[in-house]
Amino acid sequence: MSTTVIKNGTIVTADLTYKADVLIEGGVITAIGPNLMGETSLDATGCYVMPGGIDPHTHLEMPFMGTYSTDDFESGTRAALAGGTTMVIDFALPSPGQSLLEAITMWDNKSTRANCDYSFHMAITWWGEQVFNEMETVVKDKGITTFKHFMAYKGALMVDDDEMYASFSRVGELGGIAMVHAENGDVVAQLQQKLLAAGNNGPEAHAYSRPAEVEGEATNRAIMIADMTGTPLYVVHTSCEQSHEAIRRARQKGMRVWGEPLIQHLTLDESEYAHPDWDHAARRVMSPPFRNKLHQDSLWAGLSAGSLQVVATDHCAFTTEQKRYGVGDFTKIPNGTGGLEDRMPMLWTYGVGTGRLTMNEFVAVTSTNIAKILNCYPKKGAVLVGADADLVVWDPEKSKTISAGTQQSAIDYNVFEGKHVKGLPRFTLTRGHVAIHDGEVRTEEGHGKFVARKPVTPTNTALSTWKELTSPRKVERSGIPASGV
Ligand code: DUC
Ligand code: ZN
Ligand code: ZN
Repeated sequence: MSTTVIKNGTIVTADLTYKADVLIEGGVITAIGPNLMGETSLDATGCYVMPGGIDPHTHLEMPFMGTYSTDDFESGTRAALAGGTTMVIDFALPSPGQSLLEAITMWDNKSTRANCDYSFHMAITWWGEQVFNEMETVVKDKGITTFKHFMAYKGALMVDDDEMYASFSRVGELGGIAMVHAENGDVVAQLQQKLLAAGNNGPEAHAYSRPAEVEGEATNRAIMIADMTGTPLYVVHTSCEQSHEAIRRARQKGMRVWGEPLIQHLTLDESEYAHPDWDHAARRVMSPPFRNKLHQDSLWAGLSAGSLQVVATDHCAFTTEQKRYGVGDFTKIPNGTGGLEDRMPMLWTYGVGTGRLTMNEFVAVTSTNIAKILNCYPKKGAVLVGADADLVVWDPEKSKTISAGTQQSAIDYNVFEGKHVKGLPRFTLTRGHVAIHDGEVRTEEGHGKFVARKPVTPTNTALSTWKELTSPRKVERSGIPASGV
């Protein structure tokens, strides 16, 4: 078996920074220490050797709003590697009424072209006995332990509270984690109709229809339901203080609740929707929408304080042509933005580069924390002997200006266009294969493998008084009044 050594770098993990070489054999790390030798040598002088990024929130080739997101598992994972991300977790999405297992087969087929490792979350888009039964197979046989619920997209993907309560209960029983897209879909639908009726049909109305309050309300509701069912909860794309505050409070009381800001929400704000060019604004339509600076400050503070744990992208990329489905009606603009290639350089530049995050915090929120939450650590998210050699050799001096003209994503624009980033991969390795070599893309289509995960079992037992009522005692009474008046 051939060996590769990464020489002269400084290893940065979620808790340590130290100088050492890294030896790789058969796709895994086999030694870490001084003066290691291998058949191939990668020079990391002046660089940081970190666990490759893990993006736990992507939608590659996703059927959505009458079309499919344009980046598929090939272009999406190529973009990921170019930016230092070595694993993505996508959502297997059954259409309402469809078998969960059938949806997984569809996602298995799409993902055969992946350039890096990947895993799946399962979306619960409808409820019934079949879903209840299949969930066990999904966890035990398919290695998928995380179940996403859309509290928005009324009439399409949204689940109601009764469905959410039933599903969260089942997830808890199976030792899994419930996930939520937290926006009150009923209120959003009302606001959309109001805005359209008043003649507000441009992309700016998208943001008005999804204020922070609808996200805060849904986050609080999901937390309470998760608490009643004893189910750990992961809140995707936490974008505002209201949602962050609910997560913070629940965690402080001892609940297992995690929050995931996106790099887009951290670095782009609501003024993007006021841009005079319709295309510019529509290209940035995503849900939840971009927020103001106060919300952004709250998210940054949460990352350094630990009340928010993961930075993701919700990568769901549509072309300008696809965005134009919504000309004259903002509710028809496909929701989604890209970010896979830019997450790590943007977070490094605006986080580490500004002093908001330490390098170790950067590793924690881009890789290690989510590997632990999803129970694939230390295979992923670690620089340790025995871990997969999913690594990024990070050059803090390398810089570029982000441009659609040079990106790997298959769409025709980039929401970060013109942003100058300092800190980029010199090499990105996926299980030892050097996929990015000093700016040159050497990805191997189909190299990526599915990562099965096991359930973690512990449930939330911290907060709820409801547990006392789950085995209700019937009160025996001697005097029962006659019914009726
Ligand atoms: N939000 C988006 O903007 N796109 C995909 C799905 C989602 O929740
Ligand atoms: Zn979502
Ligand atoms: Zn999403």
